[in-house]
Amino acid sequence: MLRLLPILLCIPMAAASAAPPNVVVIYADDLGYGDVSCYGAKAGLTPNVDRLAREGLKFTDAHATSATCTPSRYAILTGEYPWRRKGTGILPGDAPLIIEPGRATLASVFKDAGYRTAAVGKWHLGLGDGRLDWNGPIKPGPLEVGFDECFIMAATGDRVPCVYVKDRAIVGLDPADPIEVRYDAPIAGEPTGKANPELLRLHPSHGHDMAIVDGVSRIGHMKGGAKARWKDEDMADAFTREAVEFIGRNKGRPFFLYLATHDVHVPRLPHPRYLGKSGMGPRGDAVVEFDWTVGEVLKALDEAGLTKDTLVLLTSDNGPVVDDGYRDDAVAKLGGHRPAGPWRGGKYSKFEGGTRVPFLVRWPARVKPGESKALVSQVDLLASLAPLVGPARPVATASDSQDHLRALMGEDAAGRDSLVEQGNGLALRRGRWKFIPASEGRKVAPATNTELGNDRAPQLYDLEADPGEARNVAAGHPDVVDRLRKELADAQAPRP
Ligand code: NG6
Ligand code: CA
Repeated sequence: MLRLLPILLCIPMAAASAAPPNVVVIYADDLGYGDVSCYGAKAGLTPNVDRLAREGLKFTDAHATSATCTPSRYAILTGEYPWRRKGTGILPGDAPLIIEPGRATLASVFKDAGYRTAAVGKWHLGLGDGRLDWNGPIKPGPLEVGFDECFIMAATGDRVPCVYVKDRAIVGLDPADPIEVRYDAPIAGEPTGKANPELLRLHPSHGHDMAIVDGVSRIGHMKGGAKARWKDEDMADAFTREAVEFIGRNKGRPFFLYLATHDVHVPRLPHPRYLGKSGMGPRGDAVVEFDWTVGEVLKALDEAGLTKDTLVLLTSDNGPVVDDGYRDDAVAKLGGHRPAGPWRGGKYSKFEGGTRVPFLVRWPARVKPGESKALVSQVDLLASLAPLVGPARPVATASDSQDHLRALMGEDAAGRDSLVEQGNGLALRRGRWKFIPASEGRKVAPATNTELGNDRAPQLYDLEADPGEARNVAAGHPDVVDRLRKELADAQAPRP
């Protein structure tokens, strides 16, 4: 007995007592670190996100793997850095599925443990195998990579097809009005934003001049499916309803819900009940709408009596952007709001604003409310959450996913030793240092006005002394630059 004691003492008490939780991942789109009140936006903008922060653990150095959507989503689901694979950049809406059917994912880990799993909202990881007929069964898709059910849009709000897909079929499609989708050429007879600007209610500022759906021109071309087309203003309601119903249907069994909102991506057309609520135009109103979705999910958990035993994780797929291609007043109405908070850059950028995002973990049964400076990444969720539902079995294909469950639970203050960040190129974090290799390319993206992080000279920032990456100290620390350059090269080397 005495000999057993030290072993027993090693088991953290809370961990030993908390049963495997339900898991809800709320994945915002383009929501910046500074877009929510609990991370520095004006008070009262996001009461429901703030509730999560108050009742959970707020991370201040948590990251999407990438500064755009598809690669970050690939990583959060597969546990592999996206830049290891070709074809993981921003996908068109008719791209084939980029996760191999049957591959282990964050969802399949829970499904294999007997959880009911669902994907609701934005997918943007491709559908079909390259010969997809949108009027027939849509597969492979989420159901082939670990989800029992799904209610999704294929890509983004600004890309065709502008319809919802439930499991393997377009919702509300009339067979007499089949849908055609193409990205290589216009469809004869269909108006476009470029040719017919008089038909638009929201005009592009760059790109977005192809198919017109509901008075908004998009990327790509589509024809038909008139009754199945979404209404942008109703999209948050649709995804929220599906998420809340999923929770209600499954309250008697363990579940995993991946809720990927369209907010606050373009086109920003929140429901009219949010118009003017933020005082920052449609972008801020979309933040308010996102917060409403969060509130509805929290309410559904409260009403089902599941709050204590559900792990809710809220984060974003990449940093913020203000003008992302529509004339929606976002720049003019920004005022003093800083979407990226204290970080430099934003969406598309190698600076911290590209990947450092809000990240909240609430699980009352185990996680004590507070704040954590641990370096954590979404790529680690697979290896970190898998031990909650079974003996840790390393997933070979999740090769970049490290088990940082203790950091996520607030039991380890450090997290990762290092992290590769992907903007328009790669950068490396280690300890206090941030290294960006020398790169050609524009310093500022002309359309979005984002500082991309490119410079012909290598950049080194001391994030402890200079969190805003304002002073390049590479010249003073050639040894550190060499070490980090080598480490970044090693990280990219092909592995057995
Ligand atoms: C860009 C789009 C931008 C947005 C982005 C993807 C243009 C000019 N810009 O190409 O509006 O859709 O792709 O965003 O078309 S993401 O969050 O899904 O990565
Ligand atoms: Ca995004």
